[in-house]
Amino acid sequence: MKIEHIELLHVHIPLVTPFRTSFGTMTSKDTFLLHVTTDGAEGWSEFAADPEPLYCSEFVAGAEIVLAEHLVPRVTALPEVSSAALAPAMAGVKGHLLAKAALETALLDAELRTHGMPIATLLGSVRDRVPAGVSVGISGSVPRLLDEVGTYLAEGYLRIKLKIEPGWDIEPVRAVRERFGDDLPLQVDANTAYTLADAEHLRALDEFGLLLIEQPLDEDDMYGHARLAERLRTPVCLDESITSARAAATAIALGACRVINVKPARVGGYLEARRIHDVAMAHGVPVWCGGMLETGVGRAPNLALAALPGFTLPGDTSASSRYFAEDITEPFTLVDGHMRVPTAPGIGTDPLPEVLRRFTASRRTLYR
Ligand code: OSB
Ligand code: MG
Repeated sequence: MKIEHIELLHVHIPLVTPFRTSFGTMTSKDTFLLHVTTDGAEGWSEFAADPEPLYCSEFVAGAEIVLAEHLVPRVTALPEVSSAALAPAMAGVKGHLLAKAALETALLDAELRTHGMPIATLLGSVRDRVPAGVSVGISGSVPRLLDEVGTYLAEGYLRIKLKIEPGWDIEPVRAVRERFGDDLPLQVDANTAYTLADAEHLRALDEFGLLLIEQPLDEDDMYGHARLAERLRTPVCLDESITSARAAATAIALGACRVINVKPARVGGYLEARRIHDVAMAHGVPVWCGGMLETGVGRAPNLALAALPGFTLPGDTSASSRYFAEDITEPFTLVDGHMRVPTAPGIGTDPLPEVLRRFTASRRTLYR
């Protein structure tokens, strides 16, 4: 594969409602897409992080610099470009896994389209649809939360994830359990908002039969999660801490988690995400596919990953309408609580040119 052109497109897409987590509030999706042209086909990807480094250390402006000045030059210098050669070529650049994931995914998309192969086939997907969960932001008002959860359940979502933080944890979980019953698949996500000193407080969640508590402690606190896990009946799930297959192996060996949220962007791309799935499955640790408020460009390949056999819990693989009144691709929709796995070659979708034009704030050529 020969790379002919790489373009970065800044996009700004309004959210249907603000999305609040323990690390901040989002009202629009502001990121960039990568569009690559090769001698075989074109490819697309989406940078998953935000303008501010609040969920992870990477952010839009930083990723643009890393791509333009460090990653694209290394990749375009390769005598022969293939998706498998990209991670080794980029390995000299420390960190920046989300930026690396964006470049790898766009080139993987082009490679797969060249061969007419869907990413679901490459990864080893075994289902043509996946059960959908939904992530519910911090509303600050229990009646509003119950309305919101009720709306999602009426739409058909099969599991609910509540964002929590100190001051918004036990009470909203109790209210949702009381209103919607003990059979509702329910979990919580703290996005690192607690410390080990909160262990006794978090034990109060044990009575609610949650599927899991996601990332209660700091990203780099594997030891703390192992200690916390000993004190909770609720299974600990890691998100931010799992940056590689090696990190997953370490977390499992330490007893720091019993479940893993796999986000391809956070781990450097779909190839590493697949390896995390394999490591977890070998240990009998269930995984599920997380999200980053992706447009259809990021949502499509996530659905393919979520169809692998080890993805035994519903993911944050919600419909386009969860976040966007208008998506940048054909919208992904919920049918009987499930999302269809794309079957077209590559990531399985394309930005709609007219919509893309309206949502694009600026473009920059990174290579020609
Ligand atoms: O921690 O899973 C997270 C969104 C942005 C950044 C981090 C997270 C989230 C979500 C929503 O919980 C996932 C989604 O619906 O795309
Ligand atoms: Mg999370």
